[in-house]
Amino acid sequence: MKIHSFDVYILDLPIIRPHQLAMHTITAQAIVVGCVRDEDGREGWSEVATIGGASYGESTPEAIKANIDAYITPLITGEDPIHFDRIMHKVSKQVRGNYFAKTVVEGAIVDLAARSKNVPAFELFGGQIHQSLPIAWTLASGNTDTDIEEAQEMLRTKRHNIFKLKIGKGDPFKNIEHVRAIKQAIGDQARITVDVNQAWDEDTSNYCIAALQDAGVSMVEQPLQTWDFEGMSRLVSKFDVPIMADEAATSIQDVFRIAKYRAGNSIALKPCKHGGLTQTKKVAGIAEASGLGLYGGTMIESSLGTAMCAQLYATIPEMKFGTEIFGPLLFKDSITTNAIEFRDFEVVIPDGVGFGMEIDKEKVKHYARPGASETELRV
Ligand code: MUC
Ligand code: MG
Repeated sequence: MKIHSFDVYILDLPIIRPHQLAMHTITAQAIVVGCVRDEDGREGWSEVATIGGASYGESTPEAIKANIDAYITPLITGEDPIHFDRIMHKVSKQVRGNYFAKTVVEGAIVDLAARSKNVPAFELFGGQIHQSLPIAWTLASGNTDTDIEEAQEMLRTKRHNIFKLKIGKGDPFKNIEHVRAIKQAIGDQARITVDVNQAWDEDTSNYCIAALQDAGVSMVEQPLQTWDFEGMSRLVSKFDVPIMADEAATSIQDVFRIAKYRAGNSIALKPCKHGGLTQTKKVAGIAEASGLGLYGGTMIESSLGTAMCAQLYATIPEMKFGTEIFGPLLFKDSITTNAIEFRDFEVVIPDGVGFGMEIDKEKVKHYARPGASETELRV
């Protein structure tokens, strides 16, 4: 079995309501979908999501596609998908960084490799430990009352009892009032965490984290900018509330430094940040060895990308903070014909062959950005 082609599509998928982060408000989510084909026409599919063009991180959808097409596809053509670690090692020698692009490529190859063996992808990563995992929802409508209504509905329907509040946009004092109001409204029925997405400096963080801790927040994610390892380290020593590194926790080397300098006492896993599924397992190993708490993060992938994360997270022994792979619930439509199940405050790990999802090619065609010709769109 040899890789014959790799096609990359950029899709803009509609979401059910605007999703407000410190640096960007998502109104349609840009995902990048990869399709690998072998010489017999068998396919593997993968997805990564991006947030806010270049405002969240360096990997824009356009750069992911351009760099795969120009630099990665020529390196993987003719290789046997089952040796996906060997393929990605070869890629990493020629292509620096580009973690999101590497994740799309590795993901599709893994899906194809697992399908060729007729097993779920998690069997290629040590097998399934968890059948389901706790699932947080992000309250990010931009309006306190709407967020409270949303939280109450999620509790009533037993969908989520962990809520992550997106703060960091606008006045930090107003951010605190927003968190207090939500915490007061839902009391002890749910765990509340916040994600600042790098919006504060250290002085602001000192003041605000004290107030958040006082308000009963159970975790504070990435208050400082990615480069500020020393500042994060000081926050960790100052506060009892766990401080999570997200945007800063990318390569295995960065995560090692976070562990060494305690620039966060927990980290958010996201295969796209680490450069793929194998790299994510390595990150999880560093965390396990150094006592960093783990969280199954998301970049708000749709069902396919969420299944990739879910299957990998299911192989990791301890997810101290649960997961937030709620992406499919925020989308108005899906690019797979089957759906991921969410019930009793948990996400059920898909266990079909490959990542367990069946691609809906008409939907891929429908949402692909204009510019992809019919011949390019071999879907
Ligand atoms: C992030 O920074 O964690 C995850 C959930 C959400 O609402 O935004 C993402 C990105
Ligand atoms: Mg985050």
